[in-house]
Amino acid sequence: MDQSLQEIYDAILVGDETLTKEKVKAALESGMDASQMMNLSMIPAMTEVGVRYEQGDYYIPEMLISAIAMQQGLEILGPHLTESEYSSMGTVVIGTAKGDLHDIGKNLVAMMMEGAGFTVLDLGTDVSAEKFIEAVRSSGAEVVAISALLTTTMEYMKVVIDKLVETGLRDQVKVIIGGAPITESYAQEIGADGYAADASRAPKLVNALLEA
Ligand code: B12
Repeated sequence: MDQSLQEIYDAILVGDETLTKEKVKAALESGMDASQMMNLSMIPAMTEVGVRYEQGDYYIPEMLISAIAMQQGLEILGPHLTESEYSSMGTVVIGTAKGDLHDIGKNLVAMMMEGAGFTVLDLGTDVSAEKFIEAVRSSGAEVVAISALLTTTMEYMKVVIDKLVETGLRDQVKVIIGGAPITESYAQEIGADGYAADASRAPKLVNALLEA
């Protein structure tokens, strides 16, 4: 791994937010590509955090400080990540499913959508079906994006979709889902319109769905 990528990776892994910010800034200044930084260093660092947690080497506090370092790094990286290659407009209501507090991936999706020219209404984490419905009604959104990182909360995505059907809003919106445990077949199973494995593919997916 390139040395500056390695330094960012290490800083996130040990959860040093000051160092992470410093290293991200320095890499940007040296001309390093933002999406490379994210894909080759920052996301792999969070994956390693997950592995260490699974093996019992890391506990929740370590996971949390790494997540904070990651968020701080992303804040600096965000404006550089977004591309405006796809210029279709619309409103996206996004949130993490009820019971779930993971928001790094969701925030990345929000950033990419904003960068692609969409208006993004971010409802945060632990979002109930009612809150999604209310936001769709008040914003007239064309897209609902739901994130879930836990196998227990991914099931709630279906609750949101059922609620959209129940309230007569289902035909008005495209529903896309994502998060580590989500698969294409799960998306089909619960009646979502689309799934993307990573945030950078979300704008393209949404544009394709809205054009169809
Ligand atoms: C950081 C972290 C935390 C932090 C979260 C901080 C935060 N602000 O987000 C804290 C410490 C709070 C935490 C808590 C818990 N966590 Co946690 N956490 C993680 C960890 C290490 C990294 C997640 C992450 O940010 N990844 C980086 C981002 C960029 O990836 P991502 O979210 O997958 O997003 C990408 C794609 O999935 C996609 N995407 C994401 N959302 C969406 C949405 C749409 C619409 C689209 C299109 C795409 C998309 O785009 C992103 C990339 O471009 C994972 C391990 C892992 N491998 O995932 C465990 C992990 C998810 N956690 C886990 C667990 C068990 C927990 C706890 C239950 C622990 C506990 N006993 O309390 C709690 C649950 C709290 C809750 N109610 O939510 C388990 C889940 C196991 C399971 N099968 O359900 C994991 C897998 C760890 C493990 N290996 O056991 N966690």
